[in-house]
Amino acid sequence: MNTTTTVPEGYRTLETGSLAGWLATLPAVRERLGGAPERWAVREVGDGNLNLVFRVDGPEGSVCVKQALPYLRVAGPSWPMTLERAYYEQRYYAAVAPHVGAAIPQVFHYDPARYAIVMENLTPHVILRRGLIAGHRYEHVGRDLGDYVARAGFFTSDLAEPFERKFDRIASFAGNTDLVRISVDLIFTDPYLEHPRNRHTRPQLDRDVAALRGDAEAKAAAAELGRRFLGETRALIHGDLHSGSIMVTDADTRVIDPEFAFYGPLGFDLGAFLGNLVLAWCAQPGLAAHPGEREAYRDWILAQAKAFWTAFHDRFLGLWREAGRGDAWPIAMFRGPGDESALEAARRRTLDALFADMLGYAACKMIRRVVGFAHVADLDGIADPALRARCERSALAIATHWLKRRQESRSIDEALAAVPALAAS
Ligand code: SR1
Ligand code: MG
Repeated sequence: MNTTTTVPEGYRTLETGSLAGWLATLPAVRERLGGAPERWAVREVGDGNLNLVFRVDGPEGSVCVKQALPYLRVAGPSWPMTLERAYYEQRYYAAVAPHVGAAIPQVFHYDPARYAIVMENLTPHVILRRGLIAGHRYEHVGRDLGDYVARAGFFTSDLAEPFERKFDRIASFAGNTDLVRISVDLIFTDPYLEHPRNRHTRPQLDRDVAALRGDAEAKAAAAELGRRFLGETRALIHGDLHSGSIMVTDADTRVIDPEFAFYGPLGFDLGAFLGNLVLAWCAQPGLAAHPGEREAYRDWILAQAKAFWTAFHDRFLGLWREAGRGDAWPIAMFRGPGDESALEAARRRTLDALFADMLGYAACKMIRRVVGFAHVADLDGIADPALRARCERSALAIATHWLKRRQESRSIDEALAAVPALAAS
């Protein structure tokens, strides 16, 4: 874990009183906000684990300003953290923008001295996690996210482009090590051993957590997925695609917060979203106003999980068939009799492997949110510890099964149909 970080001379944390003065020097931003800077309303609205986030409203429009702090917001100065994460975030946005269109916010300006990104203020969007806690249905979110992960993953992979371009991008994200370190420690290591950063609902989950930490098969599965997290440079991944990194309205879905981006396994992004949907499913009995109130909503959550995988599968397969012009599986080799079926079989095998990866990484993401450092509001918001522990136990049961048996599910229907029984086990 990083214990020091160099803060360049000239870096200052942004403040509500002075932010407008800087933004007024940026012509495109000034025009978007309209009117005189003195009339702009500036509010700090960040509630994530890492950064400062400001919303600025002018007479004609609004912007969002995100600034990296030299430490983790959730921990304070005792946990220093590189400012460069802002650089990688805006680079990710630039890399995927040609492929995902308006599914990310528009970036107006990046300031390398302030480590600050000025971007579109997404309104009236809400953070998906909050919507799931409130029991709101966003009918397109699963489909939109599946489409997003397929496009971002396919077009930054060597299925779509020459390996030289991919290697250039691997190099340009390879310095994002402090953020990858957070994931290595908090997702793939700490939850499986005693660590002072960990916490869980005590004493209710003590035995469950001890069982997990004594389960050699589960630990080996997590370690193998962690090894591949570091070693599989398949595509540019978002790296933190949980439901707090997605903003929604009933009709629109946007992906935000890609500061953990690097070249890694595509299954990690798939698993992040699936795992957080299933965590939301597990939390519903604890969020319901009366028993049974959220049962239909739980079904809707699982339907979104199916829509997510189905959209990813169909889009990724379609893109590979139509735009597979990269150095991986060179299309020129497959123009003879019987070649198309061999290529199609390879595509199917690739998607089957991605499906198993998705289940495995979903499991890792669920486990870390129950027994590790950073939890999720879906579960932490359940005030009654006994009820919370029951919800968390169901998450651990589903996740442990997926971790160890991720190769065994033959379809998304089969995997999701087993969820209620696993939760009750
Ligand atoms: C120490 S930062 C904790 C978590 O917040 C981010 O959203 C990532 O998920 C990270 O693991
Ligand atoms: Mg984030």
